[in-house]
Amino acid sequence: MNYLKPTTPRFPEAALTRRRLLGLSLATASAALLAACSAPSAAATRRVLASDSAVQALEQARRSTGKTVEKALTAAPATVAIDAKKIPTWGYNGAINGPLLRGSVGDRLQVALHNGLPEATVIHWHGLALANDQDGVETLTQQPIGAGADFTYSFRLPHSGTHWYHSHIELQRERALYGPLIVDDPDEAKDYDHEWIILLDDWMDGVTGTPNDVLAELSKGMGEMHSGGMMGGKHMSMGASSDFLGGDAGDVRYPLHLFNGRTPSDPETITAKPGDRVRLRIINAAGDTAYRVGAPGVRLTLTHTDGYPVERKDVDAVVLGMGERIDALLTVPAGWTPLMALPEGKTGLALGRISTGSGKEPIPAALPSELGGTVVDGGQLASAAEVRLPAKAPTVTHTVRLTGSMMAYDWGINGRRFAMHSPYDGALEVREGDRVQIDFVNEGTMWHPMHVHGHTFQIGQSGARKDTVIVRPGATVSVVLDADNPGQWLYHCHNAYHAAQGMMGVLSYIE
Ligand SMILES: [Cu+2]
Repeated sequence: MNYLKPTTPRFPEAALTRRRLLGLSLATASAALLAACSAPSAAATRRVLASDSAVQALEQARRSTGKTVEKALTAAPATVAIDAKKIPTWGYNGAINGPLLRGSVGDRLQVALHNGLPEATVIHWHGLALANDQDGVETLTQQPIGAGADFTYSFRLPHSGTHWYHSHIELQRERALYGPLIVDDPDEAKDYDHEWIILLDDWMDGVTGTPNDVLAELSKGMGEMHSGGMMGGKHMSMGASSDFLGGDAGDVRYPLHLFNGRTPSDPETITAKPGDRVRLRIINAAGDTAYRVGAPGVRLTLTHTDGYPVERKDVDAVVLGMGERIDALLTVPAGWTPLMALPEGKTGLALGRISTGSGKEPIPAALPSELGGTVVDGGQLASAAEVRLPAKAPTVTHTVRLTGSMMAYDWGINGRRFAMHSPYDGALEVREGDRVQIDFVNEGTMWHPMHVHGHTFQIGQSGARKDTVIVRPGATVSVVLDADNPGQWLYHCHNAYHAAQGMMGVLSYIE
């Protein structure tokens, strides 16, 4: 089942418009949806749907400032400039990075989206524990927005942090359909002089092909490549390896690595005074690349991951898997400071610079090829006391085995490849009020950045609060969350191609 092309509604539930769904009685609406579900046990299970009154009731109870932040977005084919070269892609408002969306906790974010793409789209607000019907997962939480159609997202910003938004049609995200989403906490003490929002991305669209070309090649699997006597095709990355990630680092070869849409030959530069403190808000928007970020000789103080504060830690570099965010403080030395993002286990560089207006401008070729010393990822940090979940025994535990291989390119969960026409097959069922433990067990030879929608879990007893966590080969990462946001929530690997192949499932609230 190809989940990537929901252009035409093929399923009974997709034929219901959202208005009709909302207009139906709850029993009728859920019966209609359940009738479309092939799982035999589903008929006996009452699922809390995005259209349920419980979802609306919770939204009404969320903090409100009464203020609305409005933005119009058009998703459409666009020609963007990278290194002065014109690159055909799909973007928001014609740009390689979508516009910054920013508000405070309790503000309403209202985004009027026009779909100028030749196929359906949706927007997911990555990191937010928002109302389920605004989560932007096609079919599961809303109708896909057809080509030429309009849809307005409207929801309260539930908590602060560095987040982002992107199309949830996975390969659309691999074009330019993403942007930064920052939620400010008005009560937060501001201990920095500058802020730098940084989007990192691995880029090939319009340069060496399209993301669909990549998927077509990868889908054949490595077995076929070998039997045909080939050692990887045009797009497949062979031998990408990282000790930090526990082995195989990625599947895809990229011609470009972008730092706010720019390459090292035309890097973004911010200016500051020596001794100034810069708050970095780093977002890994890549499809298949973890980035190791650091400034040679300058320590970073990590303050947040995935929008939530951590016990502060000084490091030489930090690694972000796809979908993860890191906030860090950097004290600016005199001269030029290169902020490097090295694609983990791959070759290449994404680069930005800080200048104090003195010294000699560094050339990218003279930069070190490695960032060593103390290096961690967000999943290795401890949560700050104020956001740590109170100790409580789990009321339900689910095991999520990450299955599949590069050889067959058959990524899945518990041996099952997700299909949107039967989303509840193998769903992780929870009830509101549960303390849920999820054990991510990686049985393969490749790492996976696992993302849960609508919740910020905690790693173990006192680890970081996160929504996306690196799970290394052979490792088990246990996370806990409080089931306090009813609805149907996708969870999945944030490797775009793994997700496209079916490494997804549903965290399903039932009654
Ligand atoms: Cu994966």
